[in-house]
Amino acid sequence: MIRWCSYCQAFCDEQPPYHDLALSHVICPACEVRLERDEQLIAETEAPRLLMKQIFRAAARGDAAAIDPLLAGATALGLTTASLLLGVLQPLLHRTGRRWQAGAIAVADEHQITAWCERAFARLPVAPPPPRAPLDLLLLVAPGNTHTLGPRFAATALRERGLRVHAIVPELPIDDVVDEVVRLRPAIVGMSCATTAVVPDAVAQLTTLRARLGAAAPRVLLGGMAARQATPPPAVDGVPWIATVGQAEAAIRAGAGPAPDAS
Ligand code: B12
Repeated sequence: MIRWCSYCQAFCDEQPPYHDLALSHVICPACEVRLERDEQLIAETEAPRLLMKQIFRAAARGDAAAIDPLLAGATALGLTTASLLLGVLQPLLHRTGRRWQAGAIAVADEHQITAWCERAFARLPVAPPPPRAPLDLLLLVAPGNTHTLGPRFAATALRERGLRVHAIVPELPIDDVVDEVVRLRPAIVGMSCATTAVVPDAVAQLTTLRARLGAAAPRVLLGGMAARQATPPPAVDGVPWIATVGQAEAAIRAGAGPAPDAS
């Protein structure tokens, strides 16, 4: 469930159930204060709602020419990058998956919408360069997982929040995982798993990483669609699951995660 402030029209956070990405309209704490002073805020809610509809329709048509004007419209309305990625494109992709699963759209339609989101992501006005080492979080994709938008969206949203986060996609062989971790010195490595089928290989990579780096190994966690099921998966070999960008931010700021295996 995505909590979206209907006053400042910004993505707030996500709350369970994480497999249901319907928008729940709330008032964020900042707007609650502003509302007491400025009733005009209520009139500002309609334009972003319309923009969201236009984005959904343009993606369904595969209308690439609409991307720049729609992004310009989002900027003009003051939507943050996190709001666009987590509050608009993420629910669009999720809804697309549900519709494909239900047989309401063809695989080709899903591919078209995904390609549209890829293009829109590449055209975002705010694209800060990858941060320099040491990182707060390095996001990698599990071996066999071809879903790459999630970790990139997460890295971009977390960078917008001032954290040093980088996503490397697609998957890396284990020797390169170790090399990149040595080079980028992340405090945490997160492995993105879209399905439970890829979890054993993700855990195997993390286990090898810890074994090779010993006491110098970063903390590790698992995330992605697999973490967002109705029944959350249990920690695997002591590696915890994180369902949302907000939880990843909290884990980074708290230095959370299991201690590296020094053996
Ligand atoms: C686009 C898509 C694809 C594209 C991916 C293209 C790409 N470049 O990414 C393609 C066509 C390749 C694809 C393939 C398949 N897909 Co697919 N796909 C999707 C779809 C529609 C959207 C995925 C997406 O981008 N979501 C939006 C992003 C932003 O969300 P996200 O990944 O969850 O990431 C967020 C969080 O989870 C978090 N996050 C992500 N990673 C991490 C990591 C860490 C450490 C942390 C902290 C957080 C974090 O941050 C992100 C922002 O909030 C989903 C539907 C859905 N519900 O999402 C199905 C979906 C994931 N796919 C599914 C399936 C079944 C498949 C295929 C098996 C289909 C097939 N029969 O071939 C293959 C699997 C290929 C493989 N081996 O991986 C199923 C998975 C079901 C399941 N749980 O097992 C889904 C759920 C569709 C469905 N409803 O059935 N897919």
